[in-house]
Amino acid sequence: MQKSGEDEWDQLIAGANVATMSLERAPFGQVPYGRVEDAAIAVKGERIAWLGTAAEGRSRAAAQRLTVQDATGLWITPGLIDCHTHLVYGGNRVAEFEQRLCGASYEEISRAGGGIQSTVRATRAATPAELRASALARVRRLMAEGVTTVEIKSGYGLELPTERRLLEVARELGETLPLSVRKTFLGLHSLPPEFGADRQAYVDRVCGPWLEALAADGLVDAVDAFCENIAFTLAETNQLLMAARSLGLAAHIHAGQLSDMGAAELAAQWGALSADHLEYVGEAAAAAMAAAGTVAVLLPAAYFTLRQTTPPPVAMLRQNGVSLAVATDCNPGTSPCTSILTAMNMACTLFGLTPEEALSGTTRNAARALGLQDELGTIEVGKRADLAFWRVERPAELSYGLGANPCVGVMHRGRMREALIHDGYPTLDAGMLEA
Ligand code: DI6
Ligand code: FE
Repeated sequence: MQKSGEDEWDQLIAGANVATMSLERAPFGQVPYGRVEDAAIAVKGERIAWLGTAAEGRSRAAAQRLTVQDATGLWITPGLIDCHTHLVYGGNRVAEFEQRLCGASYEEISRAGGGIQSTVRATRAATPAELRASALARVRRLMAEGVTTVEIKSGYGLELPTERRLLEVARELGETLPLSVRKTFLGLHSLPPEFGADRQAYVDRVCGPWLEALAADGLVDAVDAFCENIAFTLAETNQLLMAARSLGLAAHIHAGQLSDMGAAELAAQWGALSADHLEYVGEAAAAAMAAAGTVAVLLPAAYFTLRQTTPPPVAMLRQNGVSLAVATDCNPGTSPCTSILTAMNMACTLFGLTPEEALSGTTRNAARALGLQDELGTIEVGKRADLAFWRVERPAELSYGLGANPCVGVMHRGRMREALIHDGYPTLDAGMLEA
């Protein structure tokens, strides 16, 4: 091995078409998907060291006596980012799924003590091992579809020890799997029954000692609140955002899922990373979000599951220059979805995103929604080598299939998670998370 020099690489992947998703202008102007055909990507350590044509890459690799990994016939995208999930929880809500199909509404079930509260009961009763095992099964399905970064919210404990346990399981997934995890404290998800008589006492605990304790333990990258008439008010959400600011924590807000409470404006006001759902959002809020750089995270699998009929005003959001991300919202109640590709498909078919917008929604804009845009989300020199390899003819195919998984390989931090398989499905190593 030669000493480190500008041109020394650890790996070169050549021959694939690359959807960089970068907004950088190519010499001939911006191209769809930031695509580079018959390309090569060089990796050094955990970063992208070089990007160019396959021919030039191969000749530079030969000069370094580096074996080239041939990816001819594949497309490479940035590793996908699921920027909104609640995937650590106990039990499931299949009974409510059935009730809803027999006529009950989500709100009715929620007010009758079902909904989030039923998952809270199951989550409090679950052992850490149970929580870990069920979350692992879900996260593996996301990973099999090219996901290299996932955001995981707490919010099914609603008491300090259980909220801590959820965030610890989330952290552990990131430490033991080839996956990056961002942890969000969603203490204001639902009012727990023991505080039924005194909401303010609950909000004060979440925004005060609980948040401080969890943050001190390194378990909180950001906070979140479900700002909705069946959950928390604008004033309560504001209290949380103020507390987050004083601790230097980022914020997301569940905004405008069932009604417009003004939460998207509030998100923009506080410079939140994202406002999520946004079926109900007005133009002033959209303009404020664009100005603040607050990303709109669209969650079409929740919209689909709740059989909602008013989609987010995508054209208006676009016109106002709001960045659009797409995520699964994986949760037991409103989005039992562990498929980021299905969420992308639904973002197109139900919300009218273009396939390119759906892909930027799970790459470049999802990275922004997590504040990770300097590290992740596009294939550019200096960014982390998180890549997904696909057997597709063109990138739009990622949003096109329903139930297909064309992912044939994943690189996380410069390391191939699966062998580059040219035919057949990748198999995740069964022993990947033996705790
Ligand atoms: N919005 C949602 O869609 C989920 N949480 C939230 O704030 C629903 C969570 C659940 O029903 O368990
Ligand atoms: Fe959610």
